[in-house]
Amino acid sequence: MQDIFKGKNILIMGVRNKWSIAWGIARAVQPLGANLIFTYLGDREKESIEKLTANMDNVSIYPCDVSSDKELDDLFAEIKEKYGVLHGVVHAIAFAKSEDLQDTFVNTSRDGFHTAMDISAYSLLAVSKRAKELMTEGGSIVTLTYRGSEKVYPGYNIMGVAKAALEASVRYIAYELGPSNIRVNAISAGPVKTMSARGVKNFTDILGVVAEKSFLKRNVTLEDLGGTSVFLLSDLSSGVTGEIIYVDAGYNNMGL
Ligand code: 1JT
Repeated sequence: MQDIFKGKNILIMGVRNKWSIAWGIARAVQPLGANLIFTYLGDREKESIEKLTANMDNVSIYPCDVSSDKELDDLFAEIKEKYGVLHGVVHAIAFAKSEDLQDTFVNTSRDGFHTAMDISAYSLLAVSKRAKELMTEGGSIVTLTYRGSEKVYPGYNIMGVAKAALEASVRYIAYELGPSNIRVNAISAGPVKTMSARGVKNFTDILGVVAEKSFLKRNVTLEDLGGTSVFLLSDLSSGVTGEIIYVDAGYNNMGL
């Protein structure tokens, strides 16, 4: 296992701090020999990633705002120049305006709807299209979703709609990139106390309810999500594509 990612170049988008799911994935993948490429949004995140990766070898850090085609083009041009080939992508990016996660869904503004869909769903297409050009040896793209795409979770609102679009996109992208031996899958994670989740009111109550009702009687950890990511990014999952895989301690299969 130690070197299943030896010589593999893996792009990780969405690390904000040490609580980020993307960081949990980086922590699982890095010891298995991967060269990691991180992207950040603002200066605060840049410093945060620099600090987190200070003791890691073979790391690059680039800026990328996924709402900008120019920044995406620049990112992939840099990766092409430095690495030539890309083997994996972790897309752990989502955004919705906080007012849209607090008010009722029908009150979502046109602009709020567009923003959430652009950053949380369209960005997967935008990244996949560019990644395809560099995945000349085949590859694996992994994104993160949440069950609010399928069932109503009061307050998840526009994010549920954006995640539904993301999950459908996973299937269409998987279909189109399959002939290039590029696989595309999503992990549907149980709730995790990340920086984004901290902005959600009653989130601690949600964590408690899910832990109590789940088959494993606990919430999921960054290690749980890291393990499934290693599986999806590596040849261990060579026959798996277009799937939404639940990593939620069993919660989604509980009836009552
Ligand atoms: C975003 C936020 C995407 C929080 C998210 C998210 N995906 C999952 N969560 C956590 C969550 C939130 C709610 C919930 C359950 C989990 C916040 C910023 C925008 C992107 O309700 C049951 C509301």
